[in-house]
Parts: sequence; structure tokens; C-alpha cells
Amino acid sequence: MAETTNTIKHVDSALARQTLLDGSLTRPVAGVRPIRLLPWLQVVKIGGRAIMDRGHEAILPIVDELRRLLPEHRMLILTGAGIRARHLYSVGLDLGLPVGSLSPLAASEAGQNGHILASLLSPEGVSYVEHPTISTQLAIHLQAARAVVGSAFPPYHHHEFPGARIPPHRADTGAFLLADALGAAGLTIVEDVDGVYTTDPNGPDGKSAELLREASYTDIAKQEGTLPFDRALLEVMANARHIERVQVVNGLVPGRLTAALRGEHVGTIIHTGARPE
Ligand code: GWN
Ligand code: ATP
Repeated sequence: MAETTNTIKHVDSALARQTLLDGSLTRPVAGVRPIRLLPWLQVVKIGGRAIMDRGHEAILPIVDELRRLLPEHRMLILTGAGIRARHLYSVGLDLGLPVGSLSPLAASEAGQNGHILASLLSPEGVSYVEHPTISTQLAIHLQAARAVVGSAFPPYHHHEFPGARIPPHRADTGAFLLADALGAAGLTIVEDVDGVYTTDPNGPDGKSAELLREASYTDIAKQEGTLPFDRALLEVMANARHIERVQVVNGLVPGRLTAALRGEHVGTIIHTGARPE
């Protein structure tokens, strides 16, 4: 008869026995700061409407600037959706499409802009990488190239929150979520205005618009009216784990993106809810 030995190893699992809803129980396990996956990465979001829709006049100078930045920085360049997505929203809303159907359709426009930008940077070894590749193989792609391009739009599809008819989580939110999840060195949002103003500088009250040089996400959240990025960005900034500040810069002015990546203050710096390490 075989002898029974008492060598069974009990695996301690800190969260096995309790509800995940009780913060006092989960905090000792889940309350630590996540590690930075790509701490040397600079994430750059290029506006779909602000830059890509303007065609060669705006795109070629930005491509030139990105090309010159390659020896200095390793970058994840993410593109927004722009005017084609807005046309799509108007047609889709007129037909009664739910928000979860509009989200992937708009996202595909952000992807198209990324394919365009990547094609222009391909002589430098830069390629478009798909969402699943960004999720699982970004590190190896960034070993092969100084930068890659992707879609800034988060792929929520039918998981998009149903509170509004237009998808609330768009390209700026998607870029921030990625940068924070990767523990990147920084996020720069490239627009067609000098930064965040007290009111839309291109709107009816544009003459009274004042540029905010530096503000916290809570200050900006209190500001009524429009912003140059999705309002949901402010909500995710509240719970940021790594990205402590984001700079919004004017990509129509040559050199601003370069200066921002070098740590200079050339647009609006927004402080997030992330605690300093
Ligand atoms: O199609 O331009 O990735 O990188 O949110 O999903 O709607 O898809 O539904 O790998 O997975 O249109 O086909 O499209 O932009 O998002 O991609 O060319 O499943 O490389 O197939 O998460 O690019 O695309 O639109 O980003 O933002 O095949 Mo596109 Mo987008 Mo490509 Mo991607 Mo969505 Mo995939 Mo996806 Mo869909
Ligand atoms: P996407 O990438 O989603 O296509 P985008 O980032 O390229 O979008 P917009 O969403 O159009 O571009 O944002 C930029 C525009 O926001 C500016 O041209 C400006 O007119 C407008 N805007 C509205 N409110 C403000 C504000 N408070 N401060 C600065 N710009 C504002």
C-alpha cells in the first residue's frame, strides 16, 4: 500500500475569501502603485481634426518634427478621429444607432489617420501597430523601431458607457488611458490652439479667451463650456496612477512639440490626480 505523505502545499491567496467591494480588505493587497511597464516611452496624441484633417500643410511639418525627434525619444504616436467621425456621428444618430455601434465606427477613423501618419514615417522604420499589438507586443515593436503609430481611440465597441449618444471615451481619453497604463514618461496632446483657454478661442466669445498656462484637472473640470479634448479625460485623470502632468501644445507652430518633449513649458500643463513617486 502506498504511503500517503502530507506535503500538500497550501497556496495563500490574499483576496480569495473576501468580497472585492470591501476597500479595507482589498487595500493592503491592491493599494500599492503598479509598476511602470515602459518608463522611457513618450506618448504623443496627434489631433484628428486639429492636425490630420488639415492635410499636407499641417501633417508634413509634424511628420518632419516627429522624424527629428526619433533619435532623442522613443514614442507611441496615437492619432485622433477627426471630421469623418463627426460626419459619421451625424448620420448614425439620425438613423438611431446606439452609442456602442458609433464607438467602433468612429474608432476606425482614428485608425485610418494612424495608417496615413505611419506611411509617411515608414522610411524611418515607423509602422502602424494594431490595438491587439499595442496590448501585447508593444515592447518588442519598440525594440525594432524608435517609434510606432496606433489609434488613440479606445476600443470599447459595445462596452461604451450608455450615458450619452456620442461616445464619451474618445481619442484623448484613449491616449491617456494607454500612457497611464504603460507607466509612460509623458503624454503630449497636439492641437491647433496654444493650449486650454478659459473659453473656445475660435468660438463666438473668442476675443475674451485667456490661455491657461498651468491648471489642475479639477480647475478645468469646473470650467463650463467646451474644451479642446473629451471631458471624460478629466475623469480618468482623477484616478491616474503614473502620469502626473499632460501638456497640450499647438502642433501648427513648428518646434512646440519638440520643446514639450524636452520638458519645456510651451502650452498648457494640466496636473492630474497621480501622486508623485
Ligand atoms: O482597422 O484603422 O484595432 O489598430 O475600435 O476594433 O472599430 O480593429 O472592429 O487590430 O482590433 O478600423 O476591425 O476596428 O482603427 O480598433 O485594427 O487597420 O476589431 O490595423 O482589426 O481594437 O486599425 O481598427 O477601429 O484600431 O481604432 O485592422 Mo482600424 Mo481601430 Mo486595423 Mo485597429 Mo476598432 Mo483591429 Mo480594433 Mo476592429
Ligand atoms: P480629435 O482628435 O478627436 O479629432 P482634435 O483634438 O483634433 O479632435 P478638437 O476636438 O476639435 O480637435 O479640439 C480642438 C479645438 O477645440 C480647437 O480648435 C478649439 O477651437 C476648440 N476649443 C473648444 N474649447 C476650447 C478651450 N476651452 N480651449 C481651447 N480650445 C478650445
